[in-house]
Amino acid sequence: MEYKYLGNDLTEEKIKSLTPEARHVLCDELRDKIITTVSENGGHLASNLGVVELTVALLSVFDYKKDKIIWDVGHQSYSYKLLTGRFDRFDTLRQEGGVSGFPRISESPYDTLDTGHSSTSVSAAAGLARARDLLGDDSHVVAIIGDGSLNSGLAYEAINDIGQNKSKMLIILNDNEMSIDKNVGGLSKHLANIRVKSGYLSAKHTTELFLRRKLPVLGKPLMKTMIAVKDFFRFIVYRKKPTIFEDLGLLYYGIVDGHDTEALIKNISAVKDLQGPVLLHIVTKKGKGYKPAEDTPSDYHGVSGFDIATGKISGGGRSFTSVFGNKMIELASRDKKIAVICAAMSSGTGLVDYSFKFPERFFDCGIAEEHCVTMAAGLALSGYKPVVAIYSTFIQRAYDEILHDICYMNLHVVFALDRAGLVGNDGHTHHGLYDLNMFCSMPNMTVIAPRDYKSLQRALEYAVINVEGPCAVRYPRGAESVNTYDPGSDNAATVKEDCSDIKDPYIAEDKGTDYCIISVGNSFADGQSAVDILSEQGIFGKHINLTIVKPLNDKSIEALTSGVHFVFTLEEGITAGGVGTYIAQCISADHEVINIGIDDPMIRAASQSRQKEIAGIDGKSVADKIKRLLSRS
Ligand SMILES: Cc1ncc(C[n+]2csc(CCOP(=O)(O)OP(=O)(O)O)c2C)c(N)n1
Repeated sequence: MEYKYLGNDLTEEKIKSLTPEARHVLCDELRDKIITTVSENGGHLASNLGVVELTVALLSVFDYKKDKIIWDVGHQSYSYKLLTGRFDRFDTLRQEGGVSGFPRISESPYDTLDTGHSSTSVSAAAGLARARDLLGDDSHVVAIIGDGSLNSGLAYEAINDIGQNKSKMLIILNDNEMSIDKNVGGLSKHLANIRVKSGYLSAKHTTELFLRRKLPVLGKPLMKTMIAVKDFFRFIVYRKKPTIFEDLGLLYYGIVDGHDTEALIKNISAVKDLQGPVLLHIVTKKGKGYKPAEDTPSDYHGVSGFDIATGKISGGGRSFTSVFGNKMIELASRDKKIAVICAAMSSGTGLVDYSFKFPERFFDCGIAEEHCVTMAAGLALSGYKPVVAIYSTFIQRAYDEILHDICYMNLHVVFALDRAGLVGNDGHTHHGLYDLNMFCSMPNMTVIAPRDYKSLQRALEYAVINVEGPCAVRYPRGAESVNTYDPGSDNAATVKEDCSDIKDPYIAEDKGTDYCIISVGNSFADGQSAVDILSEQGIFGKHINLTIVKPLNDKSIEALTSGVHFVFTLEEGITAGGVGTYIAQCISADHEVINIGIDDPMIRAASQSRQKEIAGIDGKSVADKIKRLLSRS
């Protein structure tokens, strides 16, 4: 498609001077660019298609070089990127060295905040607005938050705080009734109620705004009376209280059709200079303008790539995620005490089938990781066996709840941590690099790191059936690269009644004493590839793999490393404070222990295998490190 407006030369001034017809064409062009790029590079399609008109409206009203615009999560910032100087590089979206799929302050001066984890926008906006007031400048601060992200405690904490403050800031609530899947919870019902009454609220809105803007002094008392009368009528007509936002001290306006650029411009312009925090409620359709994404927005929330004509999404197939989901169905059929909890990620964690099979023992709590964890404590205290399925990166939110509400009481709660390790094109905010440090340092916690599908299944059985306290099972994004239980493979692991197949270290290689690699969980494949490279060069050592990493089987480790001077630990997690550091503490001083892991967490978008190379934890890098060290000794 030839673009008439979208391009490198579409400056801020030009955007502001577009006619309504031109803005309409620009929206079509943005959609085309987003669809074609995401079909090739993968990315967050449905959310981006939903905010095209909103982005054009925001940039028509605000001065993006001066005002602060914050996209919550940031997965919907593609139009913003295309209109703020990144059109020429947009083909590199989510590729190595390319445009990030999320706002990045290092990428553009117009990205206000690095985001990726949800519900941070209102807090950050509050800080920016307060700083602006202290500095005495007149810029605007705008946070755009989705109805899904509004479920998180962090967003409530922020709204509760700003309601008592008169700092000028605009929150745009982008309500599409969806999180990744259908939105959940009482607040989403509250929003639905407001939507039903939208005509009434729009009428009030126009009069009220007129009074606020045109008669700032006289209008105030008049408006107070009007609001009281309005609330009375609302009570009579709907038997409903004002919106939760008004109760919390915000000025609430809405509802605006989020695909009507002109209505958005009109309404944003009307509220932008009001004193105090304003919430403008807009309604959008996820996937707008691309039929397959409109029909099944969850499927197109984050896609790996797709065929534009047919909508067929590439990828799929068996993965650690699907193995986890299927195993939970099997375990829950056998044990009625198992209950599974997720935080707005039933599809992402492979639990859709489980949720249909056991709806009464499935709890999607929305984007509320901390609540999920403490809720699990309640279930565990009542004799249930909760399994909390949350991506490694997002469980970081719940550090204190795991420690204080689960570990100190030694409650039997299982944490299923998907996407542990490097995650690929989403980039550094989404890596799961801290779970090993976090969970290994907690009292009573058992930590298991499976290396392949079978060991994941065994780990889940062990965690649910054998462990009595808290237990974390961490597994990577994507598909297994080895199957150590394959009877055809060398040193095939076999299922043992006493669970020794996952309790004891797995001995993958025992050909010499030049070195020993102790790999953690899914780093097995890279450890083994290092062994193969070194063997070809006449350097022979041992390779053992740990599945249970806490408690450490230190006696076995000591026995297995006996006679070997150089011990290299290898893990896909942050090196400092990782499993390697515990191994170094537990084995005798006769050994020299070198910890190999990820030293710098800021590994940008690239394929997972490329990210391993960048981090120096792939087979070749490990072999090179070992060779270098041996040649020096
Ligand atoms: C703390 C945290 N948990 C989970 C996620 C995964 N996640 C990314 S977007 C999203 C849904 C957000 O819904 P909403 O805010 O309504 O935005 P929409 O995609 O519907 O536009 C979720 C759950 C995240 N980014 N951060």
